[in-house]
Amino acid sequence: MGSSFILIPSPCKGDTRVYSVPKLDDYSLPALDGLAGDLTSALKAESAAVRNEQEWKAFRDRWLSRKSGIVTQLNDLLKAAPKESKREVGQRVNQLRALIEEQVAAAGRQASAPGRAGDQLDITLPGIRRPLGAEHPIIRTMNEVVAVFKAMGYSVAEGPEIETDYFNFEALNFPPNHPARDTQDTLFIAGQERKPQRERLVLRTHTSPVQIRAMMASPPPLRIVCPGKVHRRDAADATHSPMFHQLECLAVDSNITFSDLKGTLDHMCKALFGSSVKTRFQPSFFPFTEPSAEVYVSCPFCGARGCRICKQSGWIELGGSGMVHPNVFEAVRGYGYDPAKISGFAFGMGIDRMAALRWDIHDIQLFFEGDVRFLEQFA
Ligand code: FA5
Repeated sequence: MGSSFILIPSPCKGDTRVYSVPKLDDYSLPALDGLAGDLTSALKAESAAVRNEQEWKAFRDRWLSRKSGIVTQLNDLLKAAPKESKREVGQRVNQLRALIEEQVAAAGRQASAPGRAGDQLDITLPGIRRPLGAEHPIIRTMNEVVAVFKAMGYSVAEGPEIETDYFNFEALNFPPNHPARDTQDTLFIAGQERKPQRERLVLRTHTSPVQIRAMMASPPPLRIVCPGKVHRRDAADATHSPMFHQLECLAVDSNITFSDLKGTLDHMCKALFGSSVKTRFQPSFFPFTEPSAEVYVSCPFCGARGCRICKQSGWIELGGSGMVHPNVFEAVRGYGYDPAKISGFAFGMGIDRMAALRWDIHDIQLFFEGDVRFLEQFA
């Protein structure tokens, strides 16, 4: 194959070696490869040299024009190819045409990018305005709660949102078929009937499985908080969402008592809602804590006198709590958690409802609709 460069005069740059598709006598694979290689280097070099719209148009026409563009020359090459080589040549021509179109489009985007005027950056053009973002109110609330716990020496732990039945339920003392499972309407991942139940995957219904994972990762003493997304098959309304957020807290040591739990939650409520709020504990049931209690904070809006937000009760529910059940420690005994030697408290609260309270938002759905007009108010 001869050289694929021929000398032709160029109107603006004087004599330049400009690429054109050579006529071939030899249609062997090495000859076709050579042609493709030469064409590609010429294409890239010319594309890189394009600096503005005008040059790009000339570049585009040289390669794509129907009349005598390089693509037309490639088509002529295909027409001239002997029958037995048509397939090979056709394939190359298609590939090269796609490459040419891609390079021409890329050079076009480059040439029309703002600020490209000739070789220079035009600093008189207006800049690109990037709207300021803001933390989502849910994340902001989570960070505020986490900061309160960090100041008390807690670390942050995280776990997966797709969890096994074992971590979400069994290790937390919900035996298979236990009715307490029904209180957390579960979304199951489909098609796992053949797996043993404890290995089946669910969308975690609470952040409590992170308790187990954290205990498996570090021996006692342990003080962690775990913020995260959870999912339940709950219909959406002003206070429920099928995806919501919880923050879990777990403290384990050799002598943790219910007073530690009360003191910690009281401190958290005062740090978040102001020093005048009170906390209240009402007996409850969770399989993984014993005793268990619902935690309430006195309504920070009406000073517990009764208002629309606390539904005239004076109290607002924050979440569930209790002393870690010995069966939970039993599940992680092999990791240094002997229920005879240690004790702990845990609680978990809904962040979405807390964020709604904090900003007097009447419907938690607003958090998830992505309406910029709503979100901008938190910037
Ligand atoms: C639990 O999920 C327990 N894991 C909490 C816990 C942790 C108890 C550690 C003891 C020890 P419960 O199902 O009550 O508990 O949910 C806790 C909070 O999540 C509720 O108080 C509520 O604020 C919030 N919540 C529950 N369902 C929804 C929902 N569909 N939408 C928004 N928030 C919800």
